[in-house]
Amino acid sequence: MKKTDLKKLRKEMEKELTAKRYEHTLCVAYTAAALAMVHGADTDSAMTAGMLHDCAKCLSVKKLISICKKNNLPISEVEMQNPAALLHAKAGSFLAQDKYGIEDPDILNAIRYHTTGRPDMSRLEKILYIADYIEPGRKQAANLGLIRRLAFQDLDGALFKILEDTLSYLQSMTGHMDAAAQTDPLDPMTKETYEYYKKSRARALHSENAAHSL
Ligand code: DGI
Ligand code: FE
Ligand code: FE
Repeated sequence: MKKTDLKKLRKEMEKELTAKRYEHTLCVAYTAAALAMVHGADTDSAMTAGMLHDCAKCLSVKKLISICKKNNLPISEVEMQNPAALLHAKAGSFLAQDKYGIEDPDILNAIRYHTTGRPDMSRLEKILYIADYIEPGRKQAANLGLIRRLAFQDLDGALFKILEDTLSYLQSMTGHMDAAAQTDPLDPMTKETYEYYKKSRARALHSENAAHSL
């Protein structure tokens, strides 16, 4: 596997992003590396994924759409309704490969799915998804203290709590939208990911209970 030049990537991100987004990026990269240490994943991959995950976040909506269209990346209806939130991950994954030379499909998928998650995520995908949510600069989310502790003890537990909280946050947003804005901000992938992990947690609990009663 080709080794990434992290120093070079950092300089490129400093140029590409706003100061605030760059700060967030560094925080995600180091948080992802710390999670990789605890959970036995590759720290360089975690740093690379963290460094590049929002590489398309500061592009205009017009540019995001044109990157997707030019490169045959399909844009769903929901993505078209929320391009800034949903397309930066898809376009970012493309740029990570095309512009920044990343070849590792696990890193590219981690970037691709860092906003919505997806069913059956790899360890690196979970690490990036969680690091993006818990990095030290985040302040707002509910249960942040609990999720931060959990992330270093139980990766799947933290993942599920984030999925649950994100879904209820997004659903509460829909509730506040006025009737004129008849858009559903929820990407089906966000819901699918939540449902998948809800089932897999229920299965895990069931087999744990069965083992205890033996
Ligand atoms: O790019 P960041 O702000 O660092 O983080 P992100 O890529 O996870 O995007 C953040 C927002 O995306 C967060 O407020 C939750 C939101 N999000 C997750 N799933 C969906 C979503 N937003 C919409 N509109 N629809 C979704 O399904
Ligand atoms: Fe993002
Ligand atoms: Fe981010």
